[in-house]
Amino acid sequence: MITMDDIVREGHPTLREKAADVVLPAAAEDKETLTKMIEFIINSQDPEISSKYGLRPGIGLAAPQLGVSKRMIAIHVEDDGEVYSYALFNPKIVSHSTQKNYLAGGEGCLSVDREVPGYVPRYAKITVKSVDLEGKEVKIRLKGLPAIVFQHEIDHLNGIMFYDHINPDDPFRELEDAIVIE
Ligand code: UDB
Ligand code: ZN
Repeated sequence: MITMDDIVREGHPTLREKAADVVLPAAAEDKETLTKMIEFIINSQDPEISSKYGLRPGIGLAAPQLGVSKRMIAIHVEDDGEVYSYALFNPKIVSHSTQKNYLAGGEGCLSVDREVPGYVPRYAKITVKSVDLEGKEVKIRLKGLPAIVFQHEIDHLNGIMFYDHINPDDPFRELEDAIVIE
């Protein structure tokens, strides 16, 4: 199983690379990595497993965080009583709102062992096209926290860290017409 020791941290070059498309249909090795990624996220949210193995409770993970420069993401997050659980190859944002949103508490990252204060503006609504573990094409419409997690993970595939989006002059500058997520 994946543990925190497998997660590369800030400074690792893979986190700043543009990850390669996964060749589809996916090879067994890529399916295995992606399966382990979603298992890690679900495990990390289990209080017993997370305390036993010292996992940070995660809601998303991208393959570059394992030092694997391929376009794969795993997300498991609850919002409004709904569970958004996805293990995806080659995710792509095909449309988005002009309106933005952001987490009132800012963002963190499993690959960042420090607090970086500030608002991280994201698109409030996105539509993502991708391929799931079964090889099926999926089209997913998202808003709120799930939309933020998808954008954070897809950023990792492009070598972008959450703090790249923080206004360096005024990290907590109010964004016009943005939805604040508490
Ligand atoms: C996380 N979790 O998993 F708004 F119920 C973070 C960590 C780094 C703090 C573990 C998180 O933000 N949980 C959370 C947020 C809420 C409400 C709630 C739980 N990640 C995943 C990551 O680093 N992926 O690369 C960071 C998140 C910041 C915004 C989206 C992903
Ligand atoms: Zn991250």
